[in-house]
Amino acid sequence: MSSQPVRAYLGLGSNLEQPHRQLRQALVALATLPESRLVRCSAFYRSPPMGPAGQPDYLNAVAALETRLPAEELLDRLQAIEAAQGRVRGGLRWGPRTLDLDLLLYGQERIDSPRLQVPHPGLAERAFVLYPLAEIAPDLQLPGLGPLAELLRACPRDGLERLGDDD
Ligand code: ROI
Repeated sequence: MSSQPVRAYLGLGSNLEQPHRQLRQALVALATLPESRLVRCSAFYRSPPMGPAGQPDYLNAVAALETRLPAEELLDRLQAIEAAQGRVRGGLRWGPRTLDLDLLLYGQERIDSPRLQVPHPGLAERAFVLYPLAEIAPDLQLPGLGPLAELLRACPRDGLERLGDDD
């Protein structure tokens, strides 16, 4: 267990089995992780699927977690939450899913292990990650990628829609 807490950012996504419910349930699970504190979460965003067509739109959000869990242990915990919410692995690549929890950033660390790459690959091109992230951490510097504000400038919204409390 590391002594100093680390600020991690997590991407949440769902396009099956009542995505609103999936994200809310995931946030409850994240709030009860050991050695961790759920600091805040963005609004929910609706986004067209990246990947095979013919699947429903996604619901996405980004959450900030302060944690003392090592990155790979946090990954284990995220995968356990996905599994508990019915995520089936090994389906169609980039196919629909009940719940995706991505470890986007882990402090200023860059991790490249067989199981885990941080910053999350693809983060810089994904509107459904960058815009919610900017909502909760506009001044972020991403290790190896530079200021979030610059990534945002280069990333079209791609149909991303921020939802209000009533949607
Ligand atoms: N597309 C969108 N819009 N949102 C996601 O969270 C998402 N997650 C994925 C893939 C299948 C790449 N596409 C996505 O894992």
